[in-house]
Amino acid sequence: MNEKVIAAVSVLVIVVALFAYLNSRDAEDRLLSQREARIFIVSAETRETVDFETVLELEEHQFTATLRSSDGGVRDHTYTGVRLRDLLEHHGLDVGGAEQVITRAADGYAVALTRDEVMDDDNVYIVYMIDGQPMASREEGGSGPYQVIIRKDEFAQRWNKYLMEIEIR
Ligand SMILES: Nc1nc2c(c(=O)[nH]1)N[C@H]1C(S)=C(S)[C@@H](COP(=O)(O)O)O[C@H]1N2
Ligand SMILES: [Mo]
Repeated sequence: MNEKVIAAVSVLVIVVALFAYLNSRDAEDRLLSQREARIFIVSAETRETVDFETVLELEEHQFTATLRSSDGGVRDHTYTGVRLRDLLEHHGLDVGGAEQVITRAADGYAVALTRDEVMDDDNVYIVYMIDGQPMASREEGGSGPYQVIIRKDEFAQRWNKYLMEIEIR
């Protein structure tokens, strides 16, 4: 009996410690993404940390898109960024075999993209400038430092602000 109680308590302690650990790691990732402009790429095989210098090594694109804001406003903006696809390929990650790519934000928002959307030449971008200005973080009142923009999705619901993590699966 006593041993059973000890075993049960031990399991609980381990579970609580594990959750605390996972939680603190998540909080750390949120801070790194928001304050240091890091992006984490995760797949079954790897976990890579991307910094802004690496993003700047990729081919830069500029385009205009219409933002339909949740406040009802409709505004055109010029965005500057890189293709999500180029970032994954730069890290030697093959989207060809993936079922989907999930983008996650520092506020927990997640958006699932199909392989075809990601592989499209001119659709899914990670942008870091809006109208020629760096994108501010959430606490600075912006949508950055990175935002995912899906050009062929005219509604902005899937334009993931505060991008933190890209999961290939
Ligand atoms: N990270 C994150 N991205 C997000 C959202 C969000 O809550 N969190 N909201 C979505 C929705 S519903 C809209 S309409 C657009 C624009 O939202 P905004 O006008 O509040 O910036 O962002 C989308 N991307
Ligand atoms: Mo929205």
